[in-house]
Order: sequence, then structure tokens, then C-alpha cells
Amino acid sequence: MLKGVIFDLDGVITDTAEYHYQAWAHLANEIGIKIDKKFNENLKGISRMESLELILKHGNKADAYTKEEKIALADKKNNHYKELIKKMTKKDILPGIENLLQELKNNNIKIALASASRNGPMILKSLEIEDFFDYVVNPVHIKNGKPAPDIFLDALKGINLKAYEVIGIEDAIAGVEAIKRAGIIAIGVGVKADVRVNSTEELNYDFLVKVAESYT
Ligand code: B16
Ligand code: MG
Repeated sequence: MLKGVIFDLDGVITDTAEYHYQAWAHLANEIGIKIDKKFNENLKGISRMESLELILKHGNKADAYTKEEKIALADKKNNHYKELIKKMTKKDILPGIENLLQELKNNNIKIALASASRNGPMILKSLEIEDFFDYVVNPVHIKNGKPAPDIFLDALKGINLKAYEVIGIEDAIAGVEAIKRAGIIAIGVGVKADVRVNSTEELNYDFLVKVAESYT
């Protein structure tokens, strides 16, 4: 029986990938590295520091900076990113998601957020949906990022449910792998998972109940 849903943020609730891309591309350019949208796909669901490491490696600069310099570079990207997302409003919620959150609440389904983004709570606030969430994982306390299952296991604890009682929704390959490694049914938005949908528009309470039933 479906008792909880664990959401990823970027790519599922709202689309911040484009802003992450702009901020990373700008920073990379400043240090002489070119990244394109195809490369950016590798950064989805990956933490800020790990993203920077991948970009440096991509530009053959993996050993060019000290730890302190890397922290400064990541901060710089984040400040730019925060400027870009400042203007986000309710209108930036992906299609079908607000309706789904409301339906889940009406049916007493627990709702958690398992986002690698440290800006998650701020984004939920801008979108005016923070009250729907029973638990928001603080990624600062998560030892191993996606594709490790840690963030989804923490979310399960936060809403006090077992893996078989929930569904996880992700848009990144690393995220789907994390859900599966936590033993949870995965819905992939635009990516392969237990069940794949092409758009968040296809997500609603009845659909999720059917998915949960077909896997138990
Ligand atoms: P921040 P998700 C992830 O969010 C993004 O997909 C990823 O591109 C980003 O690097 C990561 O959050 C960290 O974000 O720099 O804001 O802490 O997909 O796990 O919701
Ligand atoms: Mg995502």
C-alpha cells in the first residue's frame, strides 16, 4: 500500500537544470574550460563539489587547484546560480506537480524531498510548496551522494516508512540508481526506471497507486 512519496527536486518539481548549466558554463569559461549541454547531463543529481570535480577533469585541470580554491570556485558558481533562481515563482512548478502534491496530502500520503541541492528549502519556499513536505533531507548530512542510496534511506527515516511503502521520483540516472539501491520503486521522468513517464504531467495519485500495486 502506498504510504509515502519521495521527490527529487531539480527536473521533477521544477526545472533548475538550465540555471545550474548557465552558472557552471560561466564559471568554466572563466577558467578556460568549455562545457556543453550534453556534458551538463552528467551533472544532474550530482553534488556541487562533485560537479566541479567533473568539470575540472573534463578540462584536464583536475590537479590545478587547491582545496580552498575549489571551495571558492564552487561558492562563486553558487552565488551566480542563486542570482538566477531568485526570480522563481509558483509558475516554475512543473506541470501536474502541484495537483499531485495536493492529492497526496488529501490522501494522507507522506511527502519527502531527497534533493542533492543545498538550495532545496529556498526553492520550495519560492515555489510556495514547502508546507506540503513532511520531511526535507539536509544533503549536508548525507555522506555519499546519488547514486548511493543514502539520501533516500534518510528520507525514509524522516517519514518513518519502509522502502516497500513508498515510491521515489527522479529525473537523473544517478537518482534512479539511488532509489533502486534503497529498495524503493522508482518512477523516472524522461529516464529509464521501474516505470518511465515522459513528462511530470502524467503523474497523479491514481497513477502512483497503480504503480505501487503492480510492484507489491
Ligand atoms: P546545489 P536534485 C541536484 O538537484 C542537481 O540536479 C545538480 O545538478 C546539482 O549540482 C545538485 O542538486 C546540487 O545543487 O548546488 O544547489 O547544492 O536533482 O538532486 O534535486
Ligand atoms: Mg533531478
